[in-house]
Amino acid sequence: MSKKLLYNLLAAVMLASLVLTACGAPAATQPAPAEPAASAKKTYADMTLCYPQLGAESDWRTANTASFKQTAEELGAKLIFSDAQQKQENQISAMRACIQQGVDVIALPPVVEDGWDAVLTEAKNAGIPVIIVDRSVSADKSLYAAHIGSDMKLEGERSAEEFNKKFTDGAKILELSGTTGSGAAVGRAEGLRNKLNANIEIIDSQTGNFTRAEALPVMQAFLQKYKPGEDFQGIFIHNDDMGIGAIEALKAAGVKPGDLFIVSVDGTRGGFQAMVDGWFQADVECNPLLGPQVFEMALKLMNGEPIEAETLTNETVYYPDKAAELLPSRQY
Ligand code: GYE
Repeated sequence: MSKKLLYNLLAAVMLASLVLTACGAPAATQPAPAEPAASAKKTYADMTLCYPQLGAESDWRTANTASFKQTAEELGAKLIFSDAQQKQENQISAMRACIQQGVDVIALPPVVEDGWDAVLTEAKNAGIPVIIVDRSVSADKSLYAAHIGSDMKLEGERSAEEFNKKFTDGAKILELSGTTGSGAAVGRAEGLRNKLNANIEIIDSQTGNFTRAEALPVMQAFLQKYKPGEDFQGIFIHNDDMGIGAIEALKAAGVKPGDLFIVSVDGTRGGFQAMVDGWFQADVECNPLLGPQVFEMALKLMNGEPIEAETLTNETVYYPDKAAELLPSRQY
């Protein structure tokens, strides 16, 4: 054997042993695999999701609650549900109870935007990811995992476009707004003002807290102050339930469907009925059926998989011409 051949042989043996070491059984010093083994992956059966619902103020909310309960049942996940009756302090204590219990994920539909920093920090320190659902929070993005919900500002802008199309020569309108300080009311009010033509004036804006019961006296008070048709020609209403409360007041005051140009938000069956009856001239969709998306994201979070920080719901605007046809197939 020549010297050269011997060297080549030796080199080949060394290389082979190196390769074998690299591919062989994991040495004690080798890092653990980054991905959990397929069998270690969490499933819905392992999940406890906490949903401190903000209230039961509207048909939108009822549909949203049903969506979470139904999704949990279908997937076989455990849901810890509570109803805060539109009170932030109730939502905070429900969250604290969930943190104490060590739930896997918290999905929070915040009644208002501000005041979440402390409890979000507590969840973060406990290692429980929070998905903000529906309305937004003003807290720093580092305090929660993601937001899934509607683009409330876009809903306000779409509403403004309806008034712009109708009142090309200008008009005066009233605004019946949602819960003060809520992401839904703040976004819709801002969107309206962003896009409303300069010749359309918002002469007054009052909150009806997203409920029929509270909208009724607000509309009555408006009617004491302003004469329909003369002092104002339209109303922007932040949700269908308040619209239905307002219609009661309008009817009692002798206003007829179509006398005023009314734009509402949500697209509930009640809103569709109000379009069929001629009261609403447009209903800007806001979709409450968020359960499936939220549970899917929660599972990803439990498995350390990547998620989208912001998911906005795809929505449209409905008009009276299709209302009767679509009403029977509405899910909420
Ligand atoms: O429009 C209203 C409900 O936050 C998008 O809350 C939600 C709003 C919805 O009470 O009906």
